Amino acid sequence: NAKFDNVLVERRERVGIVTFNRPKALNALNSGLIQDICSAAEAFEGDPEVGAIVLTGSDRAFAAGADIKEMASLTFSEAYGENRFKEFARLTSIRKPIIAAVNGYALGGGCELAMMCDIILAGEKAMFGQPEITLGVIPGWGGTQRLIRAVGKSKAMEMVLTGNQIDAHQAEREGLVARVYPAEELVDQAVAIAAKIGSMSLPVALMAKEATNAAYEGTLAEGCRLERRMFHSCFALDDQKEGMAAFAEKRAPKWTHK
Ligand code: CO8
Repeated sequence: NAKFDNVLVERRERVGIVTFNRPKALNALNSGLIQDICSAAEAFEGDPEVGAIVLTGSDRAFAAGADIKEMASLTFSEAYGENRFKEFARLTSIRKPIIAAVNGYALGGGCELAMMCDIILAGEKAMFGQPEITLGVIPGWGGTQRLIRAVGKSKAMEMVLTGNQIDAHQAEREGLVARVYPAEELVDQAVAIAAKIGSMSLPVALMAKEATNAAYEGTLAEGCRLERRMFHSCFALDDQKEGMAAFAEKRAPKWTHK
């Protein structure tokens, strides 16, 4: 797509696919790439024909982290003052489900970017890590917060404090990754899962994501309350009437996404 310098975008039926395209730099996340990822995801967010989004990189790297060369000479006042990486707030406010399909390295900001997505799927050779400590910094895009929620304190601490990487199978065992596929099948499998999600009622999928994320972001009591209110509000949708009628009539539902 001519609109973006750093990503390729494609739509397959109800799935929007964003492929990071700085392969020579192992998709290191510089300002241009971050901007394009967020803008491409926002374009799919605004497209009523799209029900779910897949983010993916190259065979060698999902993303090898924030661009170290771009960051190396920052002063404290620039790093703090410019808030130059605030774009990712745009990605985390996307309401449609997002799948990260990770082949190769997901390191530092790359691992954090994968964890901003709703489901992480991995190719067999994927590697995950938070190596920031080896560069004299700590994770800055949510790594210390999201990793601990995914794998628990001890394993998260081990990764954050040593910078050691884990492979796809270990990441799956630890709950960071939902499923592992042969590398060459990964993107098609991710698109198939996204297509299944995209075949659901869109407003209901948005509510399911929002309610599930509440568990991640707040307390149990707040999350359950939000979930209950959203459950009640499903009954205002035509798709709820259709889904339950279809069940009773033993047929497939026909969603109108209303
Ligand atoms: N930034 C910039 N360039 C990179 C990066 C990176 N993160 N990773 C790789 N590259 C470049 C290399 O410099 C090299 O470029 P060139 O060909 O011009 O020398 C090219 O990509 C290929 O890399 P390698 O030759 O190193 O490939 P190898 O296969 O030998 O090694 C590795 C692959 C192991 C992935 C290695 O490249 C590596 O260790 N990369 C750095 C990984 C890393 O430390 N990532 C964490 C970065 S810090 C971070 O992400 C913080 C996020 C929070 C920011 C918050 C801001 C507010």
